[in-house]
Amino acid sequence: MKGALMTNRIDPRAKTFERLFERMDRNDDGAISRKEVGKHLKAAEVPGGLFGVVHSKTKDSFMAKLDSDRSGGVTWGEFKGVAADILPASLKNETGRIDATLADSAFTDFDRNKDGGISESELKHGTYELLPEDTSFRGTMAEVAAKLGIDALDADGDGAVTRDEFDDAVQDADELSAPSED
Ligand SMILES: [Ca+2]
Ligand SMILES: [Ca+2]
Ligand SMILES: [Ca+2]
Repeated sequence: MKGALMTNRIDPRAKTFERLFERMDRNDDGAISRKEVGKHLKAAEVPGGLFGVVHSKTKDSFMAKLDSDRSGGVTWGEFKGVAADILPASLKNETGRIDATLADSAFTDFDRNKDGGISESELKHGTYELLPEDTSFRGTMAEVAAKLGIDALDADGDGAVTRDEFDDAVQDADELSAPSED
């Protein structure tokens, strides 16, 4: 990971969301542009939808939500905020914080066939169930979330999120969402 800003706090083993940031920042300039979000969506095989509307909406909401200073690029400092949102809402406690004690039940709920891994279709199904009933394009939203979720969490790329991979992501998100000490 480049950038002097983080050299003193990130341990040598790249973590789930640090790795994701590195992959998304394709030109390695320390920020994710709207165009790089688009390339990531393609790489994660998120379907574009009619006239690419799914991609353009996802890019819009990514930038609107994360590019806090409207610089046109999402820096690591801004990106850290996405960590908790990539993980299922069932991992958050009443205060909205990622709670590692909820990992067991969240994982078990997603792993419907109980084979010890969350597949893309299981992630999609589980995400759909967690979305409010009146969510517009609920099925599409769940599909996009599942594609991006597998891409982010399946560290060894075997197509399923194992409990270890899941726990790594939960721990990383928990650390990233902790009140900042800098
Ligand atoms: Ca970039
Ligand atoms: Ca499974
Ligand atoms: Ca895996």
